[in-house]
Amino acid sequence: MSEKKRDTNDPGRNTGVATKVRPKTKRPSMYRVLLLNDDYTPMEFVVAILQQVFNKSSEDATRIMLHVHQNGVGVCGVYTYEVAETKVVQVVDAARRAQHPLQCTMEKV
Ligand code: TYC
Repeated sequence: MSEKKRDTNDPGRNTGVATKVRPKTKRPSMYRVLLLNDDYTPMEFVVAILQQVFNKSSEDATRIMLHVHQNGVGVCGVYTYEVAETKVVQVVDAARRAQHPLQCTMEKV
């Protein structure tokens, strides 16, 4: 066992240069989707949105809606950019179609 250990990416030369391949993966940035309070959108509409767009249970949806109602803003979920963007559009579209002023935005975590 006198043979030097070989660098798997430098077969047989052992130049001492670090050549190990490390696939350069980056974790995606995450974005909070925020729901904003207003005085006009019905509570039931907000709860339905939270269930349909954000896959919340009835209990979680109600809790988030009440949090937004009492605090002015609340987090619906944290997603990658494209998913967050899609959910914001779904909320704003549904609100506009129902003629409610409900607003939804996203921010980088
Ligand atoms: N404040 C609204 C009401 O009293 C309810 C509401 C909750 C509206 C959350 C928007 O994001 C919202 N009818």
